[in-house]
Amino acid sequence: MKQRRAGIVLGTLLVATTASATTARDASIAAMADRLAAQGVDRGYVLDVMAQAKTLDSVLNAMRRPAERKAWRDYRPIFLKPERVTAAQRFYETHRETLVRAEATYGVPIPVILSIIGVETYYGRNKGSFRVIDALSTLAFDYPPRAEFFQRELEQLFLLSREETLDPTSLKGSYAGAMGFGQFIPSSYRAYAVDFDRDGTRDLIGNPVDAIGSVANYLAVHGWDANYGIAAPVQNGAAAVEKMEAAVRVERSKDSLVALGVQGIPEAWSALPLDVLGLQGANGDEHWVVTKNFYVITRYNRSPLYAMAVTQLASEINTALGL
Ligand SMILES: [Ca+2]
Repeated sequence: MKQRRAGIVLGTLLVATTASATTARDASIAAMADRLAAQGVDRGYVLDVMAQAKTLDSVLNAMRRPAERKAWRDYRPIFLKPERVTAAQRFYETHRETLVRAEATYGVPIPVILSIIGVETYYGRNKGSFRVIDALSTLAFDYPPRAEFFQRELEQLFLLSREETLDPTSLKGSYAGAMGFGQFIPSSYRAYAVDFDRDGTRDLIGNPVDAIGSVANYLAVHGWDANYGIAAPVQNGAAAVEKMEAAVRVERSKDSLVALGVQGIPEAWSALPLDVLGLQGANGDEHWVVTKNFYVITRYNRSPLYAMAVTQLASEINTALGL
C-alpha cells in the first residue's frame, strides 16, 4: 500500500514537471510570436512553423561534444590535411575573380577567406544536414545553458526568412543552426551577409559569390587589419601564458612580453597589441604570439584552437597558391 501510494505521488510529480515544461515552452513561443508580430511577421505563421519544429537528441549530443574540447594535438589534424589544401586550390581556380575582388574590397587576404570556408564546410561540401528550425528550437528550449542565446537566434531566423524570402522549415544547417558555405547563424547572416554578385539577394547557402564576400565582410567589420600578420611561433613563452588553450585578449605590449622572457616576437609587431597563446602540440607545449587579426578570427568562432587551425591552413593555402 505504501509503495503504491509512493508510486502515485511520483507519477503526479512527473506529469506536473512535463506539463510545466510544455507550458514554459508554449509561453516562450507565444511571446516570440508576439514580438515578431510587432515587427510585421504573421503571428499564425510563426506558430504554424514552430508546431513543425522537432526536438532532436542528435543536436543536444553534438552540442555536448564539440571538437573544440580536444587538445590542439588532436584538433589540428582534423583540419590541417593536404586534401583540404587541394580543395582550396580547386575552389580558388573556380572563384578566383570573386576572391580577388573580396580581398580588394575588404582587405582580407584570399588565403584567410579560403581557409575559413575550408574549415567551416570543406568548400560547401558539408553545409549541414539538420533542419535549422529543429536545431535552433531544440537548443532554445531543451538546452538551458544557451537557451537565451538560441531563443534570440530562433527569432532572428524568422526575420531573416522574411528579408531573404527563405523557408524556415526547409533551411538546412549545422547542429547549432549555422548555414551555408561560411556557416552563419541567423543574426550574423542578417548583420554581415552581403549581396556580392549584386543580384538582389544575399544567398549564403546556394551562392558561393555571396558567401565569399560575406566571410570577408564579417572579418572586416570585426576589425581585420591588412597591415597585421596573424600569429608567429615564439620561444620561452610559458611565463606569458596563464592558461593553456584559453581565449586571448590581445592587449599586451611587446615590451611586457619580452620582460617575461618571450623570445622571437617579429620586429614588425613591436608597436602592436599582442598576446601569447599556449597550445598542447603533438611534440609538447607550443607558444605563439598573436595579433588583433587572430582575435578577429575568434569573433567567427570563440575557440583559439579554431583560430589557429584557420591561421595555419591559410598559411598552407598561401604557399600552395604561390600568393
Ligand atoms: Ca546575391
